[in-house]
Amino acid sequence: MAGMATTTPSSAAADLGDDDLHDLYRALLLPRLIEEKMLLLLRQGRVSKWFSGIGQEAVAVGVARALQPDDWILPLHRNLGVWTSREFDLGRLFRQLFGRDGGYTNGRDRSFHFGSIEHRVVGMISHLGSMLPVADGLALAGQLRGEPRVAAVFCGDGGASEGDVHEAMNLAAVWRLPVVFVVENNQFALSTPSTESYACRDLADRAVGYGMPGEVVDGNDVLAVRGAMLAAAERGRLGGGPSLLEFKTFRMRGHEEASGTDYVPADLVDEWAAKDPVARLEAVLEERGVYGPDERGILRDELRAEIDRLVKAALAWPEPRSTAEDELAAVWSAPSPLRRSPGGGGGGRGVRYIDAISDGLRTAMRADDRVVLMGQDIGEYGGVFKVTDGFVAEFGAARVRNTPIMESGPLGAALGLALDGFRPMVEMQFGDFVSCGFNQVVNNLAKTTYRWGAPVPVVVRLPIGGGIGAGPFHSQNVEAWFCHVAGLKVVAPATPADARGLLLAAFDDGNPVLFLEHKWLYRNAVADVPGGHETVPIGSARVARPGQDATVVTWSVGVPWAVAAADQLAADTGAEVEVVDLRSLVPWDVELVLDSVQRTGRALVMHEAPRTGGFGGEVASVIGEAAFGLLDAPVSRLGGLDTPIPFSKALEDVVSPRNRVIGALMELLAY
Ligand SMILES: Cc1ncc(C[n+]2csc(CCOP(=O)(O)OP(=O)(O)O)c2C)c(N)n1
Repeated sequence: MAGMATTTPSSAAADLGDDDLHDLYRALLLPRLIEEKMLLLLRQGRVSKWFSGIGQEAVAVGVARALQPDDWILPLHRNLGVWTSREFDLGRLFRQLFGRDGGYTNGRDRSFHFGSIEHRVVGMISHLGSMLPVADGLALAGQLRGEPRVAAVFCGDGGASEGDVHEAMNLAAVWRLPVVFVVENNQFALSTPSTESYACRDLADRAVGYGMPGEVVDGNDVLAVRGAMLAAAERGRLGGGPSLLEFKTFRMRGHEEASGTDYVPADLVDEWAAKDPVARLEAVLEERGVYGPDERGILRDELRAEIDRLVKAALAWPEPRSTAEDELAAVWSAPSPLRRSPGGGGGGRGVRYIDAISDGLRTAMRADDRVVLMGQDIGEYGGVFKVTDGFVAEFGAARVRNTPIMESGPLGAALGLALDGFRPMVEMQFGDFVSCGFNQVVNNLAKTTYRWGAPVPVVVRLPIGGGIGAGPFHSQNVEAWFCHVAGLKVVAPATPADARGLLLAAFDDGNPVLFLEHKWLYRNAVADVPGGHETVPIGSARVARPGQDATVVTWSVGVPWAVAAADQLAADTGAEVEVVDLRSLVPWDVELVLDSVQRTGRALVMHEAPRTGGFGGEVASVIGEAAFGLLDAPVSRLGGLDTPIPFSKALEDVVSPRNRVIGALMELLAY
């Protein structure tokens, strides 16, 4: 094969004693025998789905065996050999694979979709490519602590086309992270041959474009895999940055067992059957004159008996049982407050909203060195809004990290950092650009805790909203994209004090928190701000203006709009409208809202985002359900028109609900 490393089995085995070789053989054989059992169970209808790695075991086993126990591994769906090599409890692993209680996810996710911090393994989510940025974060954690630790992350020839793969490789190269990108090229992605997946000769050729070494390796030779991996890991440990290893192998069975292999040329299967990795290692054993057929036969029998015993026991385990309360509780991790510095500093009189955010961030950074910031231009430049101005001078470039222009990369890296004990914050340059990192937020950050219990203390700051003449791609309110996703907390402060207090609360929360900071408020909201570690509890609303004739429920920039409208109305008509500032959208303060509505009997829910599908619909619906009998008028809603935000301020005035609040309130009061 072109460019393939030329290591022969015997020379690659030179550093291994007879016992090491025997261990390696056992490690290679175990996943093969487990898979043979799985295929049997599949035929018996006792397993619903199986992605076979038969014939590819040398990649998973060779990679895992070359690494140190505290190196991270992020395997894929065919990499059973990683789990067996890291010595997961096989009984529990089978319970996981059979979807039983007592597995690693207790039925909350399937197959290898889980991780174990203890084993230094972070399993996949279904979305291919998504774990590569996570590996960057795990590698960065070691780098920040000065520990020589590597992260090895798997990717297929098909998945290698995903955008996350590019972002992760580029980020790792720019930051010289000790990541080994393991491309397991089995030549098919479902039915798509690799010739239709990429146009370069070898995927390893891409490495040069990222500025990292790349190598093509015989993926059916476990000794060659191990040798290449040892070298790449050593390079990473010594500060040489990432590597891309492309292991050429072949998928001997269907994509998954139900889908067949009609599209795979038979001669290719025969060609690769002759290169079977288990048989090849047996040839090396023969060459050495150790562990002959009889001993190998005994080993096989022993392993098969153990597998049969554990499978039988796992199948006898019950299905998972739970309650609504337990499932809801499993979505969230316990609070995990940052360390406190004495006094905490900060606060002041007449503070701008934007400075309050800076102040909160600085307080968190000073108190706890696990807080690490990532974002575009946030370093020396201080961020486009200057929130991190002066931070590099105080905290250093390692903790205030400029990223290349990417969103998914640092959002995924934040998950990796969080899994390894850091408290990352990612700044979106504009909230709108989170669309380029959507998958990392809604699938990786949001679902990890529920799936396998790991806490994900990540804060994402998103400058949102209009009113600054910034047009369709720099003005959006993105809350509705995320409030629908279980596992994300969403806050949207309206005042400087709440901005600082909610930001500190977000860091303490121990869960992913999206912090929506409004750009119009940055320099227009000015007020006194408490200092120290004063937090505003996530999930608590406040009455921004008291009144008894109607309630406006709103948040963010809607609060000053509603207060101004209420003041005007009071002056014009004498009606007193109460303004409730939600502050937090997930979770939101149903109790305070209902208390207000029960007193006033009328409710208007208002937000800057377009009305259709807006979060106001949720709030209005809950009010309607809970307080119908107490209302003097139907709950009404006011939002932006269902258009993108236009560039022209004159047009934005047409679209924005800002100038329609008084009219909506008068209608509500007149009902
Ligand atoms: C983002 C995304 N798109 C599509 C899929 C559906 N899918 C699952 S596996 C697969 C083929 C993957 O091929 P490859 O990356 O080469 O790995 P292999 O299955 O061959 O080991 C596809 C298309 C997915 N899981 N994720």
